[in-house]
Amino acid sequence: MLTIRPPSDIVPSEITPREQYLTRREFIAHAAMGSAAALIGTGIGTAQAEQVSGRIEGYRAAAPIGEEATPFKDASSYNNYYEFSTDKYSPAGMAGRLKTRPWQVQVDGEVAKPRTFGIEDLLKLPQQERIYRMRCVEGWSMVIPWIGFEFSQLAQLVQPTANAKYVEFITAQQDTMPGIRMSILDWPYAEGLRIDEAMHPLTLLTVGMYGQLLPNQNGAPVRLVVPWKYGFKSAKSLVRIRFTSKQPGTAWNKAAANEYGFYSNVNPQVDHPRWSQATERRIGEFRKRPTLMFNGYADQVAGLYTGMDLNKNF
Ligand SMILES: Nc1nc2c(c(=O)[nH]1)N[C@H]1C(S)=C(S)[C@@H](COP(=O)(O)O)O[C@H]1N2
Ligand SMILES: [Mo]
Repeated sequence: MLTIRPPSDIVPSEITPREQYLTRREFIAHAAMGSAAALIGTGIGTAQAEQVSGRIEGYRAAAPIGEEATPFKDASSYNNYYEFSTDKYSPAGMAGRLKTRPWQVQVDGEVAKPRTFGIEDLLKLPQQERIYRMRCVEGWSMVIPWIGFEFSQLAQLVQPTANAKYVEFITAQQDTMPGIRMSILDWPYAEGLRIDEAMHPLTLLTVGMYGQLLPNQNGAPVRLVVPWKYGFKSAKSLVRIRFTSKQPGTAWNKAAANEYGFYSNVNPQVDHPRWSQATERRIGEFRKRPTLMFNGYADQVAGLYTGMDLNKNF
């Protein structure tokens, strides 16, 4: 978001001959091993060894949505993860330094039963796959098959009180993240939702994608996914979830309040001050496509904003 670069340097996924005779799952496994092997050559192989990877078993598979999923290779190599780097190709190589085990998520604030969950507790919850569009505020998009559970399932376990009007989501800060030593954002990365947005059935906490545990660069071991909002609302690598009575501050809003509002719903009619939001480039496609109201989820979520001026509450 700081450096505005057209994503024209993205190569459409390469189809290797191997892909033709390996099953999709095997191909993904090979692709993952390939990148780990490549990194060992660059001298950061030991750090890469920290990536916890593997297939997720027993999740409920999603029904197709009529749109092609972005190749795993692209979704796991073109990332925004500013704790590591503002460059999109760097997090994939660096995020192996993120230590994801042991991992705890503190859930507290306006709840009757505050609780700290170990990542193994969250992995034990019934997991489902959801294929969602993801639209970055910068004007590019992907289609990602996530694996996770509805945020409301976690909320049920801690019992929000009547004072819980908002939810704050806070990302880890580890000293192996070079970005946090730079004043790009007011670290830790924090995001927020209104309670009804958080409890909406489309709002997920995800632990995987493409049938696998999340790669670190995509926000392992657990990250928020809110598909009708710009991608930056979907905070990665969460360590704390706080139910609050007041609207929490959010990292991008603090950095540039005139550019990134609290709501940040995908809206082709409300432009970013520095660029149009009417169209987007789907990674892997050549021509731009129109951006859809609420990223195509208007039927499900427009009711959350009845009577609100979406130009003011951008
Ligand atoms: N902690 C944290 N979460 C983050 C970001 C970040 O820099 N740090 N970038 C956001 C942005 S701008 C986008 S578009 C998505 C990108 O998710 P992906 O890399 O899994 O595609 O993550 C969001 N979550
Ligand atoms: Mo983004």
